[in-house]
Amino acid sequence: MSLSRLIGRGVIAGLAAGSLLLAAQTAQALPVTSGLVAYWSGDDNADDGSGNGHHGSLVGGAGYGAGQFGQAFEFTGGGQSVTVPDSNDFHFAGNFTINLWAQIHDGPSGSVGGPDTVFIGQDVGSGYQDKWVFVRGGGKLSFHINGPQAGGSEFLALADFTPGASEWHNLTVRRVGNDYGIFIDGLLAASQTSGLNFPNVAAALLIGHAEGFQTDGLIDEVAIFDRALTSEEIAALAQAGSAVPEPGSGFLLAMALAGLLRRRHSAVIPR
Ligand SMILES: [Ca+2]
Ligand SMILES: [Ca+2]
Repeated sequence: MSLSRLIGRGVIAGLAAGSLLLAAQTAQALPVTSGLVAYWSGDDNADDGSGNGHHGSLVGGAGYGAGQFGQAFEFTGGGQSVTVPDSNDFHFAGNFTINLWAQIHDGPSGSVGGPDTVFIGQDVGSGYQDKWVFVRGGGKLSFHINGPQAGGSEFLALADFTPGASEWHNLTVRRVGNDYGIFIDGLLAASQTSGLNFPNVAAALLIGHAEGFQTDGLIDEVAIFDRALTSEEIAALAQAGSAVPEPGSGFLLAMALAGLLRRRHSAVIPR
């Protein structure tokens, strides 16, 4: 076998390895799936990947941008959201976990009660009305529960969060009994006990928007679980991005080498 063919085989093997690497990276985006009730990858669609049919639609000009994994939902203002029809899967009467990746492009600004960023929630309107929503305001993450069904209004588990504009972070809200915890990049940042009832909100679930409060940034890989994930599972979700290398230099080098070899091959060896 000629040297060029041997090199060619090596390149093909390298390309195969690169493809496997990409496949592994996709699979690693959500390393925990037990109890998954809804999952939006944001990979150029708003479909629910959990199998439960909670498909969403983009509203107000929301789009897609480069995500932590593949594409993400991108919001630039003006009432943009991903809207998902209401479901009892979003009435968290018991334990639950919400996990997502976010890259926030503005702030911090606003206040705890007047957030600059809305990750996900359901609300029927402003003021004392049924709602739950995961937000950032005044530089603090919090999980807000409000309205007649809840029997009060609280911003739970305030956690400092002032990332740089190009940074991706893994954010989690977890309920265990009456204890609500917020995790940043897999680590518990704040927790708080609440006596409020969890409201069954009669409204669409929105990603990126609530009550006129608007996200400027990207939200990716939004996952809802109907159980309390362990701290180890939450850490695994947060480490998903670093567990597998970027589709990186090896793959791109193999691509470049393949192109070079193809050109050399056709130029030097007559067919
Ligand atoms: Ca994605
Ligand atoms: Ca509902």
